Amino acid sequence: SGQSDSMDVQTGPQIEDDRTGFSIETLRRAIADNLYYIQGKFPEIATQYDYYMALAYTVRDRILHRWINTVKTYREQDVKVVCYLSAEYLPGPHLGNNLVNLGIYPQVEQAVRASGLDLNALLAEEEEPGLGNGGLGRLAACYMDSLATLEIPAIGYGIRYEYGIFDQEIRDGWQVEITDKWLRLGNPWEIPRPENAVDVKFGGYTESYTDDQGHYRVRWVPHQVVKGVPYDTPISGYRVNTTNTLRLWKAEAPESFDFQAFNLGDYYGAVDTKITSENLTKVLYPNDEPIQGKQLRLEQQYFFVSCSLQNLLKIHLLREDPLETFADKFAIQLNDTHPAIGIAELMRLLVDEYLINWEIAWDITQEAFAFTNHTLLPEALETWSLELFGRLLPRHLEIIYEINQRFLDQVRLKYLGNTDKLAQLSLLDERRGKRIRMAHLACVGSHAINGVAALHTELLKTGVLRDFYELWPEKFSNKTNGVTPRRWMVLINPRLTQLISRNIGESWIKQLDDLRQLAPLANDPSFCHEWRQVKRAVKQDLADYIQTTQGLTINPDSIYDVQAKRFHEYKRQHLNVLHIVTLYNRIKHNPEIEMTPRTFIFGGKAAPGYRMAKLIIKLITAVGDAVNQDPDVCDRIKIVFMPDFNVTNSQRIYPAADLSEQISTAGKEASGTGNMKFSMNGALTIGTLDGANIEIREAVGAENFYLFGLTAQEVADLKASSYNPRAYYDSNAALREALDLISSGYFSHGDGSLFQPLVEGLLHHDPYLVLADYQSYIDCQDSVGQAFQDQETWTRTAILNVARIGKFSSDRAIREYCQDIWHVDPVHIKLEEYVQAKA
Ligand code: TH1
Repeated sequence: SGQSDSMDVQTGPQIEDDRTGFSIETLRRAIADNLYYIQGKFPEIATQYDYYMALAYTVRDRILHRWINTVKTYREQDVKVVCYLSAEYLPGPHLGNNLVNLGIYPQVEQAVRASGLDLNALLAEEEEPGLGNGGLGRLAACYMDSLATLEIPAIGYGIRYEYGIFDQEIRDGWQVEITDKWLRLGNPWEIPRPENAVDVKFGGYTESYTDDQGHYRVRWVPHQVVKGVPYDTPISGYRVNTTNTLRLWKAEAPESFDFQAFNLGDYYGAVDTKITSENLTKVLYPNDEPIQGKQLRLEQQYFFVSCSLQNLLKIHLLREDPLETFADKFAIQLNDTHPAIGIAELMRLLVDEYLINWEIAWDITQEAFAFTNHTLLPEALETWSLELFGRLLPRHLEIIYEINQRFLDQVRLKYLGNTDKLAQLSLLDERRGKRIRMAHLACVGSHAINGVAALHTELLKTGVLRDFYELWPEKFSNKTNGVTPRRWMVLINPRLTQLISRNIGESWIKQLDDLRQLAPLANDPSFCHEWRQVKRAVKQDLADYIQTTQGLTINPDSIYDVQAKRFHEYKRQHLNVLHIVTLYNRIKHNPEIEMTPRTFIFGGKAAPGYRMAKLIIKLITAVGDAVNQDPDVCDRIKIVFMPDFNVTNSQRIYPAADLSEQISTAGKEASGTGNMKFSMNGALTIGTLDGANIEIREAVGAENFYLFGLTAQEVADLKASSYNPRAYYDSNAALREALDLISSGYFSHGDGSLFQPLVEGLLHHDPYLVLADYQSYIDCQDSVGQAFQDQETWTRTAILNVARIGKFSSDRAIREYCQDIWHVDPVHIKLEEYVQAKA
């Protein structure tokens, strides 16, 4: 470059390496270089996307340097590694997060500006990897961020779905699903490692044989083999060198199989094998909680788990460690039961392939594995029919029988003659046509079992897992979920971040409890004023976005009342709608009525096959169409449905919310994590005593939380005493009027049948007690409306919420996992100079 580096004038002839340097000029030059040499473009024809790619590679180079040093250090120091097994990951866009974690956001902003571009525009070019459905996948991503930030050696293992969660469009008020071709334009964040591919067997049969030493052995003769190719993505920690690996597996046809078919002259057959193999990792199942027992789903689970465990054993043996020490070197966490087949697979690998005896193999397995349960919904508990399971994994079925027999022998000794206990604990459900209970396999094969919030863990101990708790109380613990403040505060809410850091410094970003120092400032009028200005500006941003994307005008001084999460009846978006219709009726009865203006904002996807959830989306948009156009009400009520709620879009929503809707039926939401993200950004919560809401309320203070509804115990009691929703309808005029208006066809162009399934369902079944909680919810919302009138007090409450939210950092959660379950310690990564300055 012609212009000399201004920094060189002061520091002498020192040139930063183009792949590692952080100076603005170096970054600018690196972007230009990558545009030329990676994208193969010159500025005159380069698109915004080309520049995004050039920048992404520029950032990746700086990460690679840290990544390689991390891997090297882990190898040399023989450290214990956390292996997180998860069928889902929702990391969100990588670029912005990596800029925050590397600490180069301002420099890159300027380097991009020096190139005549706008960083926000480039950030918007990134297609996010939607490799998960919702909370469970996002939790895995937050935990990967915290592991790296806390300098804990970790590998995340999962599936590289070619199609992630579908993109949602709204047409005529209905959800329409569009396939998510996220890899279409390439992915600069992953590195394929074809040299580390492994083979995974499926189907066939088993046979016994006697080995040279006269030992009885079993051999699995598969019907098919699929190759797993790892794709690695670096996960950087915040302001540390530690850069861990997210290793996702893609299914391919093994070369040997193609050749075999070729030799027989079956060219088309060979190509066909390739297509069937690649189908395995084609698409993510888009159901958030109930998973159907589909063969392809079991194939996906076994595929990624087998790849991952083979990979771990390879790493272990490369380190020349004896197999007996496997559990000293790896802690394997099962993210729900989706990877629970890993317990049988590790046993198979150790016993059949590495010829370890059963008892030793079982000790290693139990010591290595730990299990997190994420749901109490009965329809979400995974079971597989013996028929399907045995056809796909014949050897694993035998191993599960063996595990079960030995386990039940133990149970028999403890509960002499109690056959009920045996049936309740068995890995096999003998009713309903014999099924394998994956949660039971996970419990028996793990040394630790945890729920994801205090209430959830208690309900596990007294409910679905009570017999296991009675047997092994010491295995159980609670690990309340957390979220990373790097993405969910620093990245998405720079205004709030600056305000906070200007007042209490930056330590809170790594020690979220330090937000406590904000508490005294809640009484400082000028701080409160600035807080209000920040909130107002962020709300204006969202209003502008909604204006440009949907042509809808919303009032930034209204309450932004937000419910954004997957659509499910237990989450009760329809309870929210009943509140809106109730307000609407009030205005219609009394057009002059005083009412705090509200903007109701919804976001979320429904599983494509979940008809009621889709109908609730239609109800929201239908009520929105009526309300938003009605001159009598639209100054007080507006309804916005934000399509395609994903990580990217959620990042605009959380910072702008005033009120966070966490209104699930008590006892149904295991934890929730959106509740934490809203709170961290200064929203107040209206919620039930469910999941982590309970702990959020305890942390922020009952007086700073809008509580309503039945408790989990009251829900259980009411259901046991034959709940009659109709009685609530009969005795509550406002509720009756709201439901009648919906069923009259008022919101559906006179079509009274459209919402009948919903209304009838509520009147006659109402499994999630919407009608029972209606009045309590309305009363609570009325007090919210009142409270918002007093902006001073509202702001003070919001500040106290943020000041007391520290517990809900994923750093706290990961520290607990490290201490109580994984027994792993931090490993500091020093950077070794790679390239010397070239003078
Ligand atoms: C969610 C839970 O519903 C939510 O309450 C919790 O905060 C989150 O996990 C993280 O712990 C779950 N997602 C899934 C997805 C599938 C199956 C079960 C659950 S539970 C596919």
